Amino acid sequence: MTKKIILSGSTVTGNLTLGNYIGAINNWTKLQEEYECLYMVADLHALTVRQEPKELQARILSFYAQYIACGLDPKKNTLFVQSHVPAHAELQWILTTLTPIGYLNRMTQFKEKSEKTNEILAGLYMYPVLMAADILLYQANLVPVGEDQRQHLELSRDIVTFFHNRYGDTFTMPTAYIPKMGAKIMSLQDPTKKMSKSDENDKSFISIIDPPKSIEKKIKSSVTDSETVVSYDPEKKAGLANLLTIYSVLTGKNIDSIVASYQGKMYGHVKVDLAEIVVETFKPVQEKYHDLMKNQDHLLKLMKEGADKANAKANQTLTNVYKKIGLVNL
Ligand code: ATP
Ligand code: LTN
Repeated sequence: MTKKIILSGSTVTGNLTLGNYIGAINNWTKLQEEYECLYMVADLHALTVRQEPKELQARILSFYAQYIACGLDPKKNTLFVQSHVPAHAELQWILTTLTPIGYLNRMTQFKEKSEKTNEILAGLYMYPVLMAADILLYQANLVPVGEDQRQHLELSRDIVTFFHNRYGDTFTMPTAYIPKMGAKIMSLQDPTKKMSKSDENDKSFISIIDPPKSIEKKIKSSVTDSETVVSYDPEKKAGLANLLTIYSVLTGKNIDSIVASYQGKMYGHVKVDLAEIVVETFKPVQEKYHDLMKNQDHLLKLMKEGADKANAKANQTLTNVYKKIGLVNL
């Protein structure tokens, strides 16, 4: 039986966070045995906000190493960088000609991000269409993402329908694959907002390559309410609930048993233990990351192999799309 196809990616901004790890990468590593997986470093998406060219270049390499350090095996998966596959930008253009702007106007992530800046770029607006191209090029069945991406996935599905209505069946209809627990890890400084790697307050997120001391500091200074009894109440005690969720996902223990083990203790005890759990989780990841970063030629070689595999697949779809819409393939 042919394996189902999985595609996902993360935008190259900042460094991967604990939120990305729990909501995305950690799940990706579990899927690599069962499915045909393609994981992408989304560098073209990063251009939707202003980037310093030298920093962006260094970050693309670092992200690629972070993927492998988190357990994604370049032999089992196709690990590639988005800009190494020109078909992404090419298919995106075709798809923009089928996407009503009313659909883009509804995207909540665009609204949120554009409220924070007075330079609203067309690329940020088109971002979900590029994401649809990423997915459709590989005929992906499943797209593992965090809750924040659900709406973008719905748009990809709408775009498939628009295309099929006009030109006939061409793409696989993708489905979002969203983990039940930990689909949304919240900011350590404002538990009403999701943890985001591009947050300007670096105390609000833990990056997977943060030194242990910094991880401890960030968790200890995370914002919680002024009560003391440890209980799980996402509405009234959002900060603590977020810490308990992280605790539960990283240890595999259920939240009730964690809460029970802290009866008679204070929030501070939860924080100290959680800091140790996070540090231990990232210890092997950090060791592997620093090793990989020592040999950049090797990383570039892996990137090239990933790009070759991805290009072969993507070009097949693009050629078919060109034929379907009436362009001339040479
Ligand atoms: P940015 O701050 O640049 O928007 P981000 O931290 O939101 O970045 P993305 O690159 O947008 O991260 O997302 C990569 C993957 O991680 C996506 O699947 C996304 O759903 C998931 N993800 C991002 N933030 C969280 C979070 N706080 N909790 C759970 N999953 C998350
Ligand atoms: N927009 C996504 C990153 C991303 C992605 C994709 C995820 C870009 N292309 C394709 C899944 C499939 C985000 O998480 N911000």
